[in-house]
Amino acid sequence: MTPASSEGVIVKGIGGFYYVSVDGVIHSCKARGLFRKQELTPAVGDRVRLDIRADGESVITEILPRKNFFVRPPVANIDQFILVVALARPEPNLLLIDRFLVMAEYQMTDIVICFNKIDLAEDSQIEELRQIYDPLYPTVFVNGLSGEGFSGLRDYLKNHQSALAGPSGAGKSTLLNRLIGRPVAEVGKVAKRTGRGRHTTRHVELFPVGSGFLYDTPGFTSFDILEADEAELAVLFPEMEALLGACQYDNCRHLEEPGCAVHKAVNAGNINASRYVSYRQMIEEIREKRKY
Ligand SMILES: Nc1nc2c(ncn2[C@@H]2O[C@H](COP(=O)(O)OP(=O)(O)O)[C@@H](O)[C@H]2O)c(=O)[nH]1
Ligand SMILES: [Mg+2]
Ligand SMILES: [Zn+2]
Repeated sequence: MTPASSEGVIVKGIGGFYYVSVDGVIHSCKARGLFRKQELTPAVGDRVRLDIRADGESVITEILPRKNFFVRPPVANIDQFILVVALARPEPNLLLIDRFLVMAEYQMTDIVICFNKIDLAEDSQIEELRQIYDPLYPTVFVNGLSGEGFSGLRDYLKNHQSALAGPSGAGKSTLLNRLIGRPVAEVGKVAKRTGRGRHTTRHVELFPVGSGFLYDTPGFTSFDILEADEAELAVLFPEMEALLGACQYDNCRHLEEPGCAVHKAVNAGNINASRYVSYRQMIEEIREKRKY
């Protein structure tokens, strides 16, 4: 009997074995030697072709082209980031939020902003954040402890391979556990967690959530370097991208140049001032980095 060739997604990899989900059924597979020669290691999130064998020794025969790949943790094909931001403890930092958004834009993923800890927020604070981010990205407001707002969040997970990102203490592990339905991630204490994250070598897994998948990554708490260059940065701000080509100078960086459409939009209140402050800060960082 010839093995049936199917397509699936790698949800877990342990000790040379890969677990591939084909329409919800998990097949344990080996990878063909071929990949090693190509220096291509199958990763969680990879869409693959496999020969399903009745004896349980199914074989991955091909890794389909990746949309993206992340080194730490090593996962492929994140097509949506859920940026988790606490409304308090820790206080939201707009520059940090914008930095995450720019990084996700750079990876060309879909983006949802999930504001967590609504139990700790004032209405006025929620209103302020809505004014900045509602016109730009889908936003949801949730309580990770009670589950309030989760049906909206689950809607966004449909048909996506999503990963949670956001600062330490924002509630990523809490959300992950609630979405997956059991404690897969350790919930930490806000105060104790400093930047020096523990590098436990826990494996990464992709869990089915509704009709989508969720990576149980310990969370992208930061993206190490912004690789975008100065000219690219405005494209990663959707409200600025919309104005591309409208400035007097083709190479306008939207700083002090005359005839700048972005400047005009900021002054007219059509681009939020805080977003523009973040943009300028990031331009400075990119210029600073280039010096070395
Ligand atoms: N008050 C409140 N606390 C929350 C909420 N969600 C998470 N927490 C707490 O925030 C702290 C950090 O949560 P954790 O999930 O470890 O955040 P992570 O670092 O992003 O993974 C924990 O003490 C959680 O119990 C929430 O909606 N409201
Ligand atoms: Mg965590
Ligand atoms: Zn300009």
